[in-house]
Amino acid sequence: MQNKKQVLESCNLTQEQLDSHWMAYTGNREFKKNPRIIVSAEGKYYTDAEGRKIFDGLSGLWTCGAGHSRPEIIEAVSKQMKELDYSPSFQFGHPKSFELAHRITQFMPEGLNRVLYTNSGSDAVESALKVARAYWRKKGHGSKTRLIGRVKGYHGVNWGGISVGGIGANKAIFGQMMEADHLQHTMLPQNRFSKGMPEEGADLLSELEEMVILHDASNIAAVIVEPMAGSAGVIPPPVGYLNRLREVCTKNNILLIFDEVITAFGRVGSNTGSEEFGVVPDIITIAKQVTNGVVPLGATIVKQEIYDTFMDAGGPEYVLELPHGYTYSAHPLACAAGLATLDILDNEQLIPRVKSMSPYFEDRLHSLKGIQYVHDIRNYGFAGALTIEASPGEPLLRPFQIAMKCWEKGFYVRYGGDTIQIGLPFTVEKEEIDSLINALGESINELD
Ligand code: PXG
Ligand code: PLP
Repeated sequence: MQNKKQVLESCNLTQEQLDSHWMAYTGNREFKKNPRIIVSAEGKYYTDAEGRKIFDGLSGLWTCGAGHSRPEIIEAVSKQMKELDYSPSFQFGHPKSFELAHRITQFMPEGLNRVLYTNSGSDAVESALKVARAYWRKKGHGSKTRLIGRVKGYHGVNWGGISVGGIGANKAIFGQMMEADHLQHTMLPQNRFSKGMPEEGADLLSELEEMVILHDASNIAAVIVEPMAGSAGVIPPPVGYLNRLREVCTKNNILLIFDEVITAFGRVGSNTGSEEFGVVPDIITIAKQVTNGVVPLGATIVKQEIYDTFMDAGGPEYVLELPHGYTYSAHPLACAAGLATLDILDNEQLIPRVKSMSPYFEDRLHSLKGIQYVHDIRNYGFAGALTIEASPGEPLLRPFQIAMKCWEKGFYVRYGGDTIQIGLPFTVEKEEIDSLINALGESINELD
């Protein structure tokens, strides 16, 4: 491995430039001592500043399932840039936003057919929470404001998202949140090393029924969960859990929001987690894979009755029905990237490919059972994670060390909390899965 000076020289960067960037979700002090700089990407591989090829074991940040530098997307975005680089997102439209909205609804469960664009997953969550509250007001139920999330849930980094979110480290230093309750997570000890959906956990939803008794349904706006928790380390839903959740929400007139920022567009082997797990929510949030990561775009997709409620209660037609939106909502470049991405997913049948190859991945990933420090293994579709036993006094150290060893061996995997996470590119070959799992196993074995 090159030293830092060589890395900076090969990228034409100065120390001052390196220091200027306060990097997102990064140990900045460590990084700036050991910069890991990616200079290009093609297909399933990155090239780093040393010219090494590195396998993309997380598809970017769960974003680039179709692989990097796809000519179809590059061409679509370039063409769009020449034709219409920006158009105002309020009060005016451009053709591709409508085309993409319709295309997105073709990937959504039936009935979720109105698309509110955002710039990211975090924005999509904020939009969903705001729509949920405003919806009940429009219907004359203004007291329905309480939001319920789940422990270990990740819903982005904005205020609403961290309030309903359930990863303590993302909340701890920010003080008072919005009011929110949290269901228990489903990572039960008896579910350790489950393949796919674990057996135990649907019963946990009696807790939601108790919350309804405690607060009364007239005070609860929505429940938000990831159908399969991603960031906390790939936690597939227990058998029957989401069905039961849907039942309790329906019975009590509570909106159900699925945050599908990771699970939509193929990651779990279907168009959505909703489709894969057979449960339809009222609102779905998406981002990431919809543009293959090329241009930021998210969306909040609602069932038609929600949209119609706003329209019907909208007053004069020239008055806006929802005072909400972003400068870059429906950005033309993002829409062009989205249309090209969804065409690739369809034309190359990448989503069925995830489904058909996921048993192989499952088998290989679970071959790591029994290696030192591997406390749990979970998987679904092309998502997988290990929980790593904490070293004394340093709960987060081992995952970091494992990920760095993988990087040195030419494999990018994600470390987060006490987990290592894998999100395979949809075009991965069996040999690449083998190499990745071998490198991961070796990296864990090399730990002290
Ligand atoms: N909801 C869910 C379910 C997510 O997974 C967000 C919202 C926020 O999206 P934005 O676009 O604002 O980041 C996410 C994002 C990881 C990882 O390695 C996961 C996310 C982001 C970065 C890393 O697990 N999830
Ligand atoms: N802050 C200021 C001062 C603004 O004018 C705007 C948008 O006009 C925003 C924040 C919000 O930015 P965005 O629409 O990109 O989320």
